[in-house]
Amino acid sequence: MSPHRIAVLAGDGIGPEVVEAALPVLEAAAGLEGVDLDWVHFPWGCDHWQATGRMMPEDGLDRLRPFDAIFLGAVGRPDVPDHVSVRGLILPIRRAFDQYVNLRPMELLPGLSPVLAGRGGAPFSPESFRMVCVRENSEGEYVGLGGRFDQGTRDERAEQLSVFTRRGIERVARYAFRLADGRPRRLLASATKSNAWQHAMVLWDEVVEEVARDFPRVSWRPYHVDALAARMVSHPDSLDVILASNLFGDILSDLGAALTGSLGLAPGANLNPEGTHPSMFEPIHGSAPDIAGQGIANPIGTIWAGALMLDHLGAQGAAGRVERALRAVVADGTVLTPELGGRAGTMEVAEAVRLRLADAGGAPPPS
Ligand code: GGG
Repeated sequence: MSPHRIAVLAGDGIGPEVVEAALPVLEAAAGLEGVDLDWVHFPWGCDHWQATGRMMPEDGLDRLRPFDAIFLGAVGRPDVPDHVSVRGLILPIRRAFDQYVNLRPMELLPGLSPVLAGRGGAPFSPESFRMVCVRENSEGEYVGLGGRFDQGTRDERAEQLSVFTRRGIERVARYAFRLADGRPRRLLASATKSNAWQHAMVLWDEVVEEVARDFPRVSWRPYHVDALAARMVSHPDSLDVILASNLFGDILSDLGAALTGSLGLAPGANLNPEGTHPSMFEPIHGSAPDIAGQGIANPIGTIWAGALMLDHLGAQGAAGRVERALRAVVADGTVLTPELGGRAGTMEVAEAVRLRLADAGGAPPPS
């Protein structure tokens, strides 16, 4: 079988560190299952921006197009404006390749002490904290329309427009309901703010309600996003699939990851569900300049993102091995990075996962 061709964008900060650690794990898992991966590295990011004024070359999207998937580390550097890095690389890729679903699992992995354990009686356990965020990833608050006016004057103002379309909401809602329908609890929460945002979020609510009619087995309800954030802390056991707009999903999934112990644990998949364009896989964390270069970044989110990629590429055996192996390492608790109370470095954690792969065969874990 011909190899899966994967474009690697390691990016900035801890991005190259976690990607360097993750690739041998994915390569080894694929090898155990007879799957060939062909990695092609692109040195795009803030260095490229400094040298050329662009985060990626003008023909960057055309160069990525033929790949089967894109594997991303992180982008951003303190001396480069934040909007340059995200708007110059991540958002154009999501948009050009119609990656309209951003899937972000939020699970408390067995072995970890949850951040809020024992406070307020919330049921924090791996059984009760098991959610997945389905974030709209192609429009909404991140369309980038607007401008700065009368800059530098007392009348200065900024306008940031959001655009929500019936088609955009419907397709991501349908994805989320289908996902919920296939999960044991068949629960879906839709994040809204229609009490304050009377145009976009009222359309959001209406379309979600229409889509819900096609999924009578899924029990669902809308929550105002602020109440939903509170519920993730106070009653995580009442939540399963969370459907959210681009901005709301970005925030809620960071909250979910933080509650499970570390942003470094959480994976993300930017999916073009129809498979007409490459999908992109990344940890949800950013470039973490405060710890970059120290070799202590947690590689688990990146390795897990790689498992999502293998699954998407049809290599379920390899994906299952990676996921089981990383769960085993976390459960064992002796090889963890410092933010989880451990003393291990990035490469040590990844190596511990790699060493578990051989014993991690079998059916893929339930999604
Ligand atoms: N892991 C990719 C990364 O650098 N993420 C940082 C970030 O701010 N992403 C914005 C987004 O996911 O919309």
